[in-house]
Order: sequence, then structure tokens, then C-alpha cells
Amino acid sequence: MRSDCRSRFAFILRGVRVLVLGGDGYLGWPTAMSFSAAGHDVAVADNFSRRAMSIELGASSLTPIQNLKERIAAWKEVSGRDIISFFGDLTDPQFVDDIFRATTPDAVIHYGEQPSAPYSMIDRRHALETQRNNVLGNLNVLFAVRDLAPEAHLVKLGTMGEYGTPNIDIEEGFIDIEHKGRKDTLPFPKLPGSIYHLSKVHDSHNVHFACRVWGLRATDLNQGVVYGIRTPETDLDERLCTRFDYDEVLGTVLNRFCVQAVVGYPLTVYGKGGQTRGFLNIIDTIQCVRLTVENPPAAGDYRVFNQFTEQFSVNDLALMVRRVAECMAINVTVDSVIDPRIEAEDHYYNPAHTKLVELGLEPHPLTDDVVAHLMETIQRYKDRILLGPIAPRTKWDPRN
Ligand code: NAD
Ligand code: USQ
Repeated sequence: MRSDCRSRFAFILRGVRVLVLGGDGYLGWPTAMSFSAAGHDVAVADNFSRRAMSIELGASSLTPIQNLKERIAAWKEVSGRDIISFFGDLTDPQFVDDIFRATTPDAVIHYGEQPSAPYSMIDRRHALETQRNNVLGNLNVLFAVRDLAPEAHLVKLGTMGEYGTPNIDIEEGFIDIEHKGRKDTLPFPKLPGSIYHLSKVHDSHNVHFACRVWGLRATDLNQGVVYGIRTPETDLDERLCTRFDYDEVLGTVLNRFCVQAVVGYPLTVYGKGGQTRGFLNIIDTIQCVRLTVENPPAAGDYRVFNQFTEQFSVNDLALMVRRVAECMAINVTVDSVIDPRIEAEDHYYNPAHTKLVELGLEPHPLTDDVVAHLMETIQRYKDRILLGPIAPRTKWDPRN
């Protein structure tokens, strides 16, 4: 590995070695292709647990995803570029060390965690598995960076849900506090709403510790809810499509609403529908990650970026989907179902999100055209939609 970090990143446009953990997932696979297309040397690692979860839940990706070997072969055919792949579990220290030795990464993009809040709330076993997988996997990655790639930039996917919905403005990672006449800048308080979101809080503390104590460099991307199905690379060939889930456990809200509209299922607004979150297009996820990799922090720095472009309430999204569907001659009803989660259904929400914009982020806003485009793509796969896994079943408190 080249020794001086500044000079390494000065060569960024000539290609960095990028290791994408969780590179078979919804976000990881299009990210891997995007970095490869830009001329970087890309390796991906995955244990295919997301595919296993989908089978466990009796669900299925809307899109006909290929297995990782087939995807990589298709990418080689289409782009002429190689992506190296590793099959294994990030909670296994030997596996993690082996892939770091094999790839000597300049940047490690860590998507490789269990991402679903409902999955973590199914029962005790799923809660334990979520925190074991996410927290221990991330710790393994931190040790591997420390021991085998100490100059590498860790780009860690966190979540806006780490902050919860406090009744004050949310800052980007840190808050200036004055307490009993003394001042400090400290991590912003966290009020996560699920065992999954809690796992991300634990990760954030561990990444921050590794920067403070071991001098690692890392960026924690507190990402909002992602929507969308297509990126420039997935559009090149159907074999390159990414997964797209719409079931009650693995699907996120706007993706679910668009599938529900196409298949004639009443939109499942949970509770009052005033729940407000940050959202971003999958294209902007990739743009944010690219900007983050291209602008690494100094050794010892722990940065936090709030990664979303716009905020919407659940009601905003339901109304938008209904309006667009009606223009497409699709009749949509909006259903208010009892909220299976325990969350504020009407609340203040004003998170800062300027740091990625300062790095050059050019957001792709959610317009009626974007929703229409998404629904047209879903229509293409309408025959694959399973109705069974759509209705919400996973309750935050199963005694209710
Ligand atoms: P995903 O489940 O599709 O991708 C995660 C990938 O990591 C999967 O392919 C899975 O098999 C793999 N994985 C999980 N645990 C692993 C382990 N122990 N070893 C090896 N591989 C493992 O999820 P996604 O939606 O692409 O999310 C990627 C990351 O972004 C997650 O960390 C998630 O928490 C975060 N995130 C996602 C969203 C969103 O809306 N999709 C929003 C905010 C943050
Ligand atoms: N919701 C509905 N109806 C639905 C599905 C969801 O009203 O059919 C509501 C939920 O109650 C919640 C909001 O929509 O208030 C968002 O839910 P979601 O399932 O779209 O997203 P969430 O569970 O928060 O998790 C997703 C990703 C996770 C990521 C997180 C970012 O699965 O990986 O961390 O978004 S954030 O929400 O900012 O924490």
C-alpha cells in the first residue's frame, strides 16, 4: 500500500481500491458498479444473509436479481471491468482479515449489516441476531482497519434514525453544549426507535472510539430512507438490476407504497401518518458515498454526515403516490392502519444536512415524474408481486 494518505488520495481519479462490504445488497451492488464504472478497483464481500432473510419471510425481490457471480460476469461483459468478490461473514475475524489482506483497500464502504427495523423487532432471537451481526461485524471491521489498513478511510452506513425524533433541531453528529458554565462539543443525543436503530448507535460509538483512540479516519453516514430502483449502471442490462423489496419487514415506505399502488393494495399508512423522515433517491446514496470517498478526513477524524436530501411525512408520500397513480389511470385508496410500531405519529423534525451539499451533492428531488417512473418500472414486474407479505404484522410490542 502507498504510505502517505494525502498523496494516495491526490490520485483518486486514477483509481482507488474500494472494498464494498455488503456488496450484494440493495445499495451495495449499484455502489460497487458505480465505483467500478468510474475506474476504481472494486472488491465486494457478502454472506448473502439478505437473500436468506427474504426467503425466511416468504418474500421476494420484485426485480429478478441474479446471483452475485452472475451479476459480476454480466458486469464484465457489459463494462469490460472486473469486480472481485468474497463470500463470508463479517462477524468472522479470520474472514475479515483475509479480505483486507487480499484487497489492501484505500476506502472501505461498510453496508454489510442487517438493515431492517421490523426484522429486529420480530422476537428476541431476531433482536439478538441483529445486534450480534451488526455490532460485532462492525467491530471486526474496525480491528481489521487498525491492524491491516490503518490509512484506509472507513465509510460507515449509519442511519438518521439514530437520533429519533427529539423536540429540538437535529445537528450533524455533534452539538455545542453549555452546561453549568462550561462548554463542549459532544455527540448529539440519540433516541433510536428500534433494536436495529440501536445497533447503529452502538456502531457509531465504536467507530468514534476507534478514531479517537487508534487514530483511524472514518465517516459515519447517517442516511435517511432510500427509495428508487434504477441507477445508470443497473439500466445497462436487466441482469445488473438491484434487489427491490416491498414486504412489511424489508420494504421501505415509498418503495412499498408504489408497489401497493400498482397492485391495487390500499396504501398502508401507519397510524396518523405524521411520521416525518429524511429521504433520498438511490442515485443520491451513490453520489453521497462517492463524494465522501473522494473527500477523506484526516487521520483521527470522525465525521458525521446526515445523508438525505428532503423530508416528507408518511401522509405526504401517500398523497403523492395517489396523485401520480391517478394520472396513470390507477385508482388508489389510502388506508390508515393501526401503527404496528411505537413511534411519534406527529412530531417536530428539523435535521441539518449541509455537509454533503458543501462537498458538492446535487440532489435529485422527489417529483411526480420520479414517482411515475418508479411505478412504471414496478409495472414491468407486476406479475412477480406477492400480496401475502405486504400487510404489517411485526409489532413493536407483541402484547398489544
Ligand atoms: P441490504 O440488506 O440490501 O444490504 C446489506 C448487505 O449486507 C446484504 O447483501 C447482506 O447479505 C450483507 N450482510 C449483512 N450482514 C452481513 C455479514 N455479517 N457479513 C457479510 N455480509 C453481510 O440493505 P441496504 O438497504 O442495501 O442497506 C445497506 C446499509 O445501509 C445498511 O447498513 C443499512 O442499515 C443502511 N441504510 C439503508 C437504508 C435504506 O433505506 N435502504 C437507509 C439508511 C441506512
Ligand atoms: N411506514 C408506514 N407504512 C408502511 C411502512 C412504513 O407508515 O407501510 C412508516 C413507518 O412507521 C415509519 C416510516 O414509515 O414511521 C419509515 O419506515 P420505513 O420502513 O420506510 O423505514 P425505517 O424502518 O425507518 O428503516 C429504513 C431502512 C433502514 C434505515 C432507515 C433510515 O430500512 O435501513 O436505517 O430507513 S431512517 O428512517 O432515517 O432511520
